[in-house]
Amino acid sequence: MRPRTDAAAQIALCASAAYFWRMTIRPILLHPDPRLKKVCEPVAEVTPEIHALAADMLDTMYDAPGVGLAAPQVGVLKRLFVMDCVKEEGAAPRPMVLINPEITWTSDEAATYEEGCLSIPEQYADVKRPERVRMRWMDLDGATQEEEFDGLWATCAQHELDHLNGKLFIDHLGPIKRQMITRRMVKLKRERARAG
Ligand code: K2U
Ligand code: ZN
Repeated sequence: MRPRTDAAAQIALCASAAYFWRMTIRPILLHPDPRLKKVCEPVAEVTPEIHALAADMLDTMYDAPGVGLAAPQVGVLKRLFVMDCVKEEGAAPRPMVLINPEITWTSDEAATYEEGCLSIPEQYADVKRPERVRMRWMDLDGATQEEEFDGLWATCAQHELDHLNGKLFIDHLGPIKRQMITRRMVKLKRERARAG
């Protein structure tokens, strides 16, 4: 094989770098979808595929835009989610990847937040959850992390963990409101399917 010229080597290097740095937005499943009701499987090993999935989930979350996204929402029934609840203008983002997350403590105090969901677009309802939670998870380096969350971080982390257990925020509502939102989503999906 002829040795590559410097220019050709540079082009190949840029192409491979672009491959690793490309943005990949994955489609987000919409409720009702049976995959959103499944209990997800633990991640056995942090492989390059899990790294790529986490990167795609962060790209997809920021593009939505959202402050969290769980793997089942992009059709991968594994126990990992991403979140970045930094809302202050000009503050540095804090993208987090939580693999096999568990709640280790919840506060007695509760907080109510008007929740939405990227899998249930334009539908919002008040959900009451523990105000603060401690979570333990594995990070992308395979290291165990533990942290206490409050505010939007606590709400989001609990919302995403629900997704890993096949639970949506509407499952915290009464049956009438849940059915009303589900009927709206069935209509929306039918209209989107017609529009193609
Ligand atoms: O899981 C998802 O669908 C992502 C949600 C996470 C979330 C829901 C309710 C409360 C906090 C987080 C999306 O980020 S929904 C869009 C959103 C954006 C800002 C604040 C709240 C919700
Ligand atoms: Zn959601």
